[in-house]
Amino acid sequence: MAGLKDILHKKILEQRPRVKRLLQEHGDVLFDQVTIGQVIGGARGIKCLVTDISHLDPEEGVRFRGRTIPETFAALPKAPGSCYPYVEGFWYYLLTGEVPTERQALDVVADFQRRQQIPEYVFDALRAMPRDLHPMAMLSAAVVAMQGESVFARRYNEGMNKMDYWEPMYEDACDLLARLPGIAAFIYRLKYRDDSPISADPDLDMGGNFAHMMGIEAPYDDVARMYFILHSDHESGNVSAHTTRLVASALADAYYSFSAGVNGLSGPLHGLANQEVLRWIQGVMKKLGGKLPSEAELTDFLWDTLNSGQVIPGYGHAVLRKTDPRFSAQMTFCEKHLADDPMFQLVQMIYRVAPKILMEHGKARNPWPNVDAQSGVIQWHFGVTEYDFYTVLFAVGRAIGVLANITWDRALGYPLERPKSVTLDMLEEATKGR
Ligand code: NMX
Ligand code: MLT
Repeated sequence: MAGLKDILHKKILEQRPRVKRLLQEHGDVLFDQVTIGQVIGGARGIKCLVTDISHLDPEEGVRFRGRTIPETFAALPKAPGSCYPYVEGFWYYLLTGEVPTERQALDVVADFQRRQQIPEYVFDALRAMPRDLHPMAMLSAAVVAMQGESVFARRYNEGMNKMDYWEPMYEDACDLLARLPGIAAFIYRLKYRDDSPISADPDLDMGGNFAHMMGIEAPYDDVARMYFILHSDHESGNVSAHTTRLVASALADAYYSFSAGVNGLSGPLHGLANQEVLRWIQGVMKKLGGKLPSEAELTDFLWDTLNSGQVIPGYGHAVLRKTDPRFSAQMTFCEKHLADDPMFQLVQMIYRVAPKILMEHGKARNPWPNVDAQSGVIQWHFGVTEYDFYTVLFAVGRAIGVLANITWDRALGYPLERPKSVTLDMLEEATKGR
């Protein structure tokens, strides 16, 4: 039976003529127009990136390879006794667009088990860092520290053919992805559990192994599977995905590229929002002496936040205009496992109250919750109370999407990214007579 790499190769050969035809026969077809508002406004809505891994509809949310989140969860093979798919099967799916059989998913599980050994120098480097360094900085440094392992960089230096770029990129992507959960768990136990790492269990899948290495019982293995899949990809314009692809477009390898993406994810308007949500929620509870607020008290707290010029973390989105289905998927999990948790009850109350207030406030184009609005509460419930760590979990998930993307970018020969910049004078010149 053909393995993941063979199937990926077949898919690549099928897709290459599409790109070639579009470029050669239709390269000058006008596809979008750009306003001055978009040029100054962070390129919102400009359609100038291409990816088949996922697509984001503002009303519906993300589709992974054409499937919504519930459809993706339903379609993929599940770990035994779990309601959530193997992360490895999801990787297969994102790379090929085909739903793997259980056997095919398990082959990837076995492949990742073979690749998951983390070089000892990574642990030494992490131990040498200040213990109070943010875990995202540790993760980024750990990833780039492994750059010397890159098969892509080595083969490039040996003079590999352009048509082969995808193959060592795939190897690097698999190696990196297989090691990330172990690196993340090591950082966690180094920083917050008195440097007491737990070795990987060679028989477990990625989600199960992550829970094991964190030292947390079931259903945290399902939390990990759900969390990594939900955070994997959100089309290509978000900061972490775009950064990773941009850096890789210069033919930097997966280690350099993903480390750069991690740095982008660490911003409070992007991935760091999940730790900010927890900080903010705890601020509400602290102010009220540890008890749940009434809706009136919460309303005041929300207005205080807005009036002091801060954002409500976990709410709003650059593209989405409805409740993020990744929020809804986590809500489903919480209703089953966290129904009595006061922090989850507060998350539900915020969901009832905040959108109305944001609408009245009148600034945010999207008053609805995004993926970060309750992800931290789930972690807190399972004992991961060190909220600095939450974005690291986002990053492990994000790796799945961005590494699939950069493998395909090299397969389809996408070029160096280099948009054109203009000056303010030029923009003003364009407005003359308007
Ligand atoms: N609370 C208060 N104000 C907001 C919020 C919010 N949650 N969301 C947007 N606004 C403001 C925004 O700051 C901007 O104000 P100004 O004109 O003074 O600069 C105005 O509304 C218009 O912003 P939008 O066009 O709606 O949003 P934009 O595309 O610029 O930014 C976010 C999107 C996600 C950065 C923004 O909604 C935000 O800061 N949300 C809170 C942080 C957050 O949850 N980030 C996580 C995003 C998801 N992720 O995981 O990466
Ligand atoms: C993401 O998952 O990257 C965030 O929702 C941000 C985005 O899509 O812009």
